[in-house]
Amino acid sequence: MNYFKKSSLFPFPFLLLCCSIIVFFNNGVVNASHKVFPELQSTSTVDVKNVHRTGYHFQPPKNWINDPNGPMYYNGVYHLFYQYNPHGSVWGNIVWAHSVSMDLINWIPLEPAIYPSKVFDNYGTWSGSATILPGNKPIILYTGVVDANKTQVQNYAIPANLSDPFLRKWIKPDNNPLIVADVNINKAQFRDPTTAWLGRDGYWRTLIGSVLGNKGLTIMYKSKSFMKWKKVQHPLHSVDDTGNWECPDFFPVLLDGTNGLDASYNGKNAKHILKVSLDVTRFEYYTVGTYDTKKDRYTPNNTSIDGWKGLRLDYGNYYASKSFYDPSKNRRIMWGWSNESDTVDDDVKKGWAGIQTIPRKLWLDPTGKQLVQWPIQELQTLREQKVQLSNCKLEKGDKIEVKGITPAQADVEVTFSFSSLDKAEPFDPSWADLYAQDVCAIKGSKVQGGLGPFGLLTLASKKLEEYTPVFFRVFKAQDKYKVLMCSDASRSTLENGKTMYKPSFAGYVDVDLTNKTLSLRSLIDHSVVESFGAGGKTCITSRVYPTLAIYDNAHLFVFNNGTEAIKIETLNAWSMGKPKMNWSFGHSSY
Ligand code: DQQ
Repeated sequence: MNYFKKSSLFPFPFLLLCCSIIVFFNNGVVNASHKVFPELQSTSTVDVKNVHRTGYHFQPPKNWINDPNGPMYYNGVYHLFYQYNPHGSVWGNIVWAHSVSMDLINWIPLEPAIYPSKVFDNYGTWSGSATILPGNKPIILYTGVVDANKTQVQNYAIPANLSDPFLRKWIKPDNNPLIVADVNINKAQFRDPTTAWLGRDGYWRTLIGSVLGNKGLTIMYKSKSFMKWKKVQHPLHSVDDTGNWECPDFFPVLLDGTNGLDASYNGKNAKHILKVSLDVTRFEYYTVGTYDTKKDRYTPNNTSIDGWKGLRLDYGNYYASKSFYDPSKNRRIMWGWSNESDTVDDDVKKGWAGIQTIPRKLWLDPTGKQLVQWPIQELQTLREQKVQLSNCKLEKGDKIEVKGITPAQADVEVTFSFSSLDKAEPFDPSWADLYAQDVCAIKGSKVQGGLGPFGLLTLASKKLEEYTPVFFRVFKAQDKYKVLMCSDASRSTLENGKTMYKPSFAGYVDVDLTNKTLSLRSLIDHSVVESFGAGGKTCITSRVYPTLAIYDNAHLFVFNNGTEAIKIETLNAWSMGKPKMNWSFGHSSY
């Protein structure tokens, strides 16, 4: 088959605010993503409820979405495919919906690219990745489900017409499936092929997520032709007692600098990242490590914990992420799915569920110990009205309202400083075994601290009946300071649906406090607060459903609830505009 043969950032004047000081009052079942509700899978959406829909995050006009699939840049166009239910707002009937963009901000919806129609995918067209083959030819690897027992195989699809700039139509050739599980593989947990990479030996490789017993693993396959694949005897990597691994992502990162690398890069000066989505915890874990190309083995650095206590791409509601290399800007970009935290009944009533987070550029931190993630620069084109605060002191219990922007749809960047670390609270040694999220649930934003809690009160109602605080608390542990970053949904809504999920998401921030500053950026968008601590070292996404703090009734405050005074060095906040987000475009099936 010859397909495989080689061949203006600130448009509005900003407003300088004086600091007004108001006293801060001291008031005081994860829905597993693919829980199946057969009776609701095809209840077509009659009415879409807008109140919590996002203004600038990726969403289709209605219905359920989950994992981003096969993101790629091809001939000047960005493509995003994603798992989509065309018939309802709970998981089911999954197809690969398809949208294209010139800037990763404005999106044009197209017809679904891949949907069940053949013996090798009749029961499901699940997640996968795109690879650009030599000769500039894109190919998709995806998981097909072939029977009611959920037997999974790996298939490929190619564009019907390479000269169509949007690659609207995709073909699934009859020599599918390309990869079938052998007897040693759990064939009902065998999915989500990665972008393939080419080794020096001329063989392509791809990874498939799986589980054996309770050991999570990435099974590796090799191929010279891309058509005939052979299993490598050992997995690229596996970890005992981690359960099923979904959506693996494996890519090189430069040791110095923020540029991205193509998956097939095999020069010096790079490390590798292995990211997996752990089905049991529904979080995304990664390690920084070394890929031995001769032995085809990956070994995490000894600074990277390999398992549930390891680094997470995001400590909040973020799953099934997938990255791609963007050659036009020489960067690696990560997409992730943020599921709803409300109930299934709510989703049916809303007529929609799931968003994609803002694409993030990612690179290796200069310490070499972790990734750094930052919203893509194109997001700044949506910034409108700007407000700036600087040099504002917040004593214990103070809070300042940030006025003059639309707090329900905003981008906020703030740098805090403090003059001493002396008042940092002691870190209780019994917390050492807890997750950061548990410590945040104990301490939160309302328990007065020493150095912190300080940060933002996002999506807040005027009298603070509802708010989602995003904040830092600094602790003094035996040998070092520990910076806790929280995004706490526990008071985000007066709606008290029993099964509504309102977690106190949190992560630690490995940051040097010598300069006595900490920075925070939050992207606030009606039902999502996506936050980046210390320039993107720790990221947390929360989904929240305020009842009072909606539209023009949402407020934004900066607060300090610690005994050490805090200074806002600078705070820049912008109202965010609304991009063209999958508005109809000669298209019938949505
Ligand atoms: N979602 C897909 C699977 C993947 C899971 C099915 C992760 O391929 O493992 O919709 O959210």
